[in-house]
Amino acid sequence: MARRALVTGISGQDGAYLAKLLLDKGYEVFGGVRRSARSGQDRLSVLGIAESVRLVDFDLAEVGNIFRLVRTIRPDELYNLAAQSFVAASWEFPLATTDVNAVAVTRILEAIRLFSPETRFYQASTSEMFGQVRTVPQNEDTPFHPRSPYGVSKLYGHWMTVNYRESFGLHASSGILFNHESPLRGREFVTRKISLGLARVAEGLQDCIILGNLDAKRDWGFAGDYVEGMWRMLQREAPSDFVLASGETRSVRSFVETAAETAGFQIRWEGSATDEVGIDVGSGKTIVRVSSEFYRPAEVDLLLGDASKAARELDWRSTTSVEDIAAMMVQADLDDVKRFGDARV
Ligand code: NAP
Ligand code: G4F
Repeated sequence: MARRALVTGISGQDGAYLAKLLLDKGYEVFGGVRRSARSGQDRLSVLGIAESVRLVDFDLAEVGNIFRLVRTIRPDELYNLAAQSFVAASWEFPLATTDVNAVAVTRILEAIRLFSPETRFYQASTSEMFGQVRTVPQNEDTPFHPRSPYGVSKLYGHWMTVNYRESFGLHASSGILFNHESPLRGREFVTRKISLGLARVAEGLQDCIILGNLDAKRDWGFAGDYVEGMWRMLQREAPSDFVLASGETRSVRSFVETAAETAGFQIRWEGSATDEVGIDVGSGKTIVRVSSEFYRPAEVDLLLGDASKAARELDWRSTTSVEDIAAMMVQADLDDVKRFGDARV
């Protein structure tokens, strides 16, 4: 009989890539989707798997719904990817973020404990928990100091996952994932904002992109690589926590420069802080501007992950360079913009 996996957040970037990976491995995949006015299956369609996943109504806020799903499906593996995942929005919605990112993890863990204790559980934890980093690079032993309601909420989910493993012997693992991107990345995140923005500038649909803190540094990998690491965590006999990261860090400014090359631009920077601009050397036009609107109340300045435990125990490595990720994203957006113009934006 095919193994059964329940993936929450299947309409998101990671949910789509993970569902594809699980289907390719022969799993029966149940995908949790919440009630919405618009269809959330665009990413599944892009990967050609919209018809292969069994969508089930799912909402992190609804304990009865979670209990019924886990009791009925009794999945072999449950991947909790659903979340309010946009850090910047977490200051505007700290309580809602706490409910879905923190408290809801306990709802799921309780459901597993009560109705399906053999289910293996994956929690989508994050490098945002390191926040104001104590050491460089960060690994599983680095102390946490989250800098946003998002980071705080995820830290609760992380520790509850650890606690249910230690208290009840659940096969519960927490993946502490550093930023991972793809052409399926949400448009509010900086890499996709840059790739789509540059594609639109190249096609004459907008004059420039307006960004926030260009100095922030992130450890960026490819989402397709990272879902493989999630799956490997649940194949281990003993559950544990793992950092997944590329081991390289780049500033937002550097990502702009790299992405710009695929869009046919070469950037020269002038000015500083909110007066800084990125000028295309070829045309002399300003195509990047900075606005304090996109600054955060508290910033995570530097993330750099050490994934050596994952390399050792999962034989997992990040294999896609940031240059390749940027090129892949810009090319996908150029293709899309050329084909659909403003229709898809
Ligand atoms: P994403 O694209 O923003 O997807 C988030 C998913 O959560 C969407 O499917 C969304 O559904 C769903 N969701 C939100 N609120 C929900 C609710 N109340 N009930 C049910 N579903 C809900 O995020 P992602 O980039 O794929 O990330 C996946 C997970 O990994 C998240 O937990 C994120 O915090 C974590 N993470 C991501 C990264 C990264 O770099 N991508 C790094 C570390 C950790 P709708 O489509 O209905 O909005
Ligand atoms: O792309 P971002 O919004 O991602 P952030 O905040 O690092 O969070 C992502 O990665 C986390 C893992 O570390 C996940 F847990 C989380 O769910 C999410 O996937 O911002 C990256 C950096 C920040 O320092 C931000 O201040 O880019 C900076 N930035 C500069 N200008 C901007 C912008 N970010 C956004 N979204 N938009 C801007 O205009």
